[in-house]
Order: sequence, then C-alpha cells, then structure tokens
Amino acid sequence: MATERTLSIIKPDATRRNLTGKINAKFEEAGLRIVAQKRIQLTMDQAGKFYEVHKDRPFYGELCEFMASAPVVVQVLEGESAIAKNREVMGATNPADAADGTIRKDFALSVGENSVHGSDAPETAAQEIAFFFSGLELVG
Ligand code: IDP
Repeated sequence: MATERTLSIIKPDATRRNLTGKINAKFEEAGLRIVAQKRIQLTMDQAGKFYEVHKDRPFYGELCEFMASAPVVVQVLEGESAIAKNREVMGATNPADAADGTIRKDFALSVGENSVHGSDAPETAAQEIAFFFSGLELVG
C-alpha cells in the first residue's frame, strides 16, 4: 500500500449547515491527514471547469449552480490508499444507498446536495489537487 493524496471538497450544503468540523473529524478518525485546506467561493465558470467531465450529463447546470451557491472547503487528504479510503468514508453518491456511518449517510440532503466530493483515481486526484493548490500550500 502506498501513501496517496486526494482532493476533497466540502460542498455548499455542508458549509451552510456548519458541518466542516464534523466532516473533518470523520476524515481524521479514518486515518486521513488534512495536509491543505481553504474555504473559497467558486464562480459558475470555475465550477463548470472543475466538473467539465460531466458537461453532457443532464444535471450539469444544476450541479454547477449548486457548487457556486455558497462557499466550499477544498482540501488535500493524505494517507495509505487515501483515494479509496476517502471514497469509503464519503459513502455512495446517493445518500439513500450510503452505508451507515459514512458522511453522505449522516449528512447529505440528496443525490445532488451530497456534502462532499472526493477524487476517484490517482490521475484525477493529481489534476484536481493542481486545480486548487500550488505545491507550496501542501504541508505534509
Ligand atoms: P461522486 O461525487 O460520488 O463521484 P459522480 O457520479 O461523479 O459522483 O457525480 C458527481 C456529482 O454530481 C455528485 O457528487 C452529485 O453532487 C452530482 N450528481 C450526480 N448524480 C446526480 C443526479 O442524478 N442529480 C443531481 N446531481 C447529481
């Protein structure tokens, strides 16, 4: 097993409800280290670029509007198999399908407003980290 880094976003539905600390506690309890973190307000254009891979999906417009509707917390999580571990802690995309104890089971409001984003593979993790952070901001 290798130490990896993954990009995580605490989404607007969660920042609005002051859930940043509770969500971070779940990452830390799972052995993930928060090596960079900042709260930012995405523009529609930035949200659109970040989710470009979904541009042909029917929910793309709604997703971009949601992501730009309030501040998000973008963060880099580090640990053994961090990409898979983070996906496990997040739970299934639709909170109705998410396992007990996962972030989405405990906090998500709907399949769209589902509290967190996490990279799904090493290549996307590297791209997504570089989208939000410079190397100087990553403090391991
Ligand atoms: P993931 O976030 O679990 O990796 P993806 O399928 O990559 O799931 O979808 C990206 C994001 O798009 C989801 O987290 C969710 O916010 C939104 N999304 C996915 N499916 C739907 C949908 O059917 N309706 C509205 N939003 C959706």
